[in-house]
Amino acid sequence: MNPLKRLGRRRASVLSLLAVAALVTPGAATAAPDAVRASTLGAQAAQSGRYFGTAVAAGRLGDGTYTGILDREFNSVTPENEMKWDTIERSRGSFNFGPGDQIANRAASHGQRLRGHTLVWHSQLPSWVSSIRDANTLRSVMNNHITQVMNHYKGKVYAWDVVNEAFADGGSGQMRSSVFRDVLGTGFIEQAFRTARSADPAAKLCYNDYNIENWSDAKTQGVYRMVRDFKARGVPIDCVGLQSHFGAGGPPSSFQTTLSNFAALGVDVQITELDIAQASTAAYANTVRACLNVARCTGITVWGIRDSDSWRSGENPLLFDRSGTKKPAYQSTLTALGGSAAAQRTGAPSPRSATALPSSFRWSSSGPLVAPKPDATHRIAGIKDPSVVYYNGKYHVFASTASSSGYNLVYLSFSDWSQAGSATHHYLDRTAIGAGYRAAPQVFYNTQQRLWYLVYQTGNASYSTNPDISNPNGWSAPRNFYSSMPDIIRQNIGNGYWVDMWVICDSANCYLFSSDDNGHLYRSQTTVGQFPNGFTNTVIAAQDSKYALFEASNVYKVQGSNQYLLLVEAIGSDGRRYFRSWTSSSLAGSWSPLAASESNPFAKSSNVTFPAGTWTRDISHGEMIRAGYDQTLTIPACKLQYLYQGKDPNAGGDYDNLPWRLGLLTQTNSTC
Ligand code: G2I
Repeated sequence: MNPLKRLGRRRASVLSLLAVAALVTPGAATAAPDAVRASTLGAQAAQSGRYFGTAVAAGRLGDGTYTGILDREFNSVTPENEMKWDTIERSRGSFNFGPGDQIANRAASHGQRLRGHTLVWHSQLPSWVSSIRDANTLRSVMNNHITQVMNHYKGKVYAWDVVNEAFADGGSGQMRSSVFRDVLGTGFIEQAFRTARSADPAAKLCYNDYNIENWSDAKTQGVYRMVRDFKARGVPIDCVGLQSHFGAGGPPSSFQTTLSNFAALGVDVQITELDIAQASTAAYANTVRACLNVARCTGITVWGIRDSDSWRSGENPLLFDRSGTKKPAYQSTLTALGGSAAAQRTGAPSPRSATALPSSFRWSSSGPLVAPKPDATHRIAGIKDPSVVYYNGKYHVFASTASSSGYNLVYLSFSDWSQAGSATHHYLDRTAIGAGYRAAPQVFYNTQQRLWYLVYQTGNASYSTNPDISNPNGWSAPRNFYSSMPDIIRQNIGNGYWVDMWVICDSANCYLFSSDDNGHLYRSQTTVGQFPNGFTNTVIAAQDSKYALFEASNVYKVQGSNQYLLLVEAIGSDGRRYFRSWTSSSLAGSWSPLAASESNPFAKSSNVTFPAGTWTRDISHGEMIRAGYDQTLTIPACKLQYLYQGKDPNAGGDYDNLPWRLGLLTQTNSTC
């Protein structure tokens, strides 16, 4: 983003001389490998937009072999027992979130998704619940449990098993007897889902069961009828979990049919508790293939890591043996996911042995999707510097508004890109954020504090918070991250401007990046616990010549890998904006070139096609569409999308008055 009064930007061909110097950060290794086949389960599943998860037991998190495999291989976790009723609400109204939090916080800090398991289940249910005989009492106990637990984990749990195992085994196709069915009637499931939706509208709500994998089984049919009925009547349900505890033969031959029949009702399907007696390679591969063949099969979870961790350990049903070594079924699973067994055999068990990102990129651009909507008091020339999250069924976009009289911020939301142009623009200068110089927003949800943060520049690095992203009036007044410009920036900024503040956190620390329009990328840090206070240790994270490392840096975690991606906007030899990219295994660097040159850019007019017509030569300040919305800024590893600012190539004059519009890039060379 550009601050006020940057008139007369130099666009001379001298830029060509400046854009080629290498990043001076020492210790840069080679670029990421060309191969797009990953060598871990999570990274490979991510290439098709899926996750590969495991059940996790809090009691094993002190075991280094266990956590080593967990963090290397899996990008989703399900607490095996820690979120069940008998752990969380052992006595009425007294909630124990300790063990569940241990798993949830660890998952968040490792960029792993979290499945919540489970809210309403007849088993592992304390006797104070199962002995209730009064319907009103039980209804309020059930609703309260759902509400309290979902509130507590709001923003952390991607999908909840709202109701677990409510159907009977055998030929009846009916619900099993349980305190819930017997006291509340079969409507308890609908009640539970409705309560769950209002408790956390952003979480996916699943029905989860076992022995529903064979299409012709009466139990499968019973669950299918219920889901069909829910969809027909608008009862909120988003997904069906097929536990998939298989015998030695693996999945039934109709498994894929079952997955696609459920999916055709308009729900996602997930394999939620996979384990297979004796773990034959073919049985695992068949299970994985069935999921990959169904577009709405969004992920697979195995029910434990090593055989010794399994609830059926006598049957050796998992992918790792007791010592943590990969079993043959691991290889067949990875291969079925599309991964490279060869890479696996030669590769050391390094957490960074794979990146799913290619080392060159190609994109297709939309036309201009968002243009300024001036009103009587906002005479806006350009809409710029977008930040975007997808949350609760909507894209939420924050952007700078630019005109010769200055910069401020705007918010809009919409459910689909086709509606971006017609969304209402909420000008944030009318809120507590206030009038005056505010620009280059960045939005994310802080899961620890359960608050949305909007980071932006005001001359200092500033932020506002809001409990509800969809309420433009909910933002707090600006506060500064620093008491004043850190010395190292003051010493290096020259004639530049201090711009484009960016926050990203890992499990321990939060980092604040910023640029100086003078060839330096700065980084400060604080602890996750102290954030937003305590940003110190400001250092130069990267440097190059002025126009080669100009501004608008983005830093992301790549889902399913231990890699971070750095993008910085440069000005090319043609005077046009483009992005360079680097990767690192740590937010503290060092950064290795990925697609970092003008001839192999991350995104530049030269690697972007414009099927709807070339409306811009600049690919400028923007943001990736993230996989989540929290402080880890996790992005998918494939089919990247980037929301950017572009403008009419013939427009000129005052920089602050240029006609910037927002467009969306979609990666076209993803192999996913
Ligand atoms: O039974 C297999 C799974 C079927 N679907 C629902 C899942 O939630 C269920 O998981 C298992 C856990 O893997 C076991 O670990 O659920 C069992 C309980 O139904 C869990 O077993 C319990 C033992 O019954 C307890 O005695 C023990 O204290 O594990 C607890 C913690 O180790």
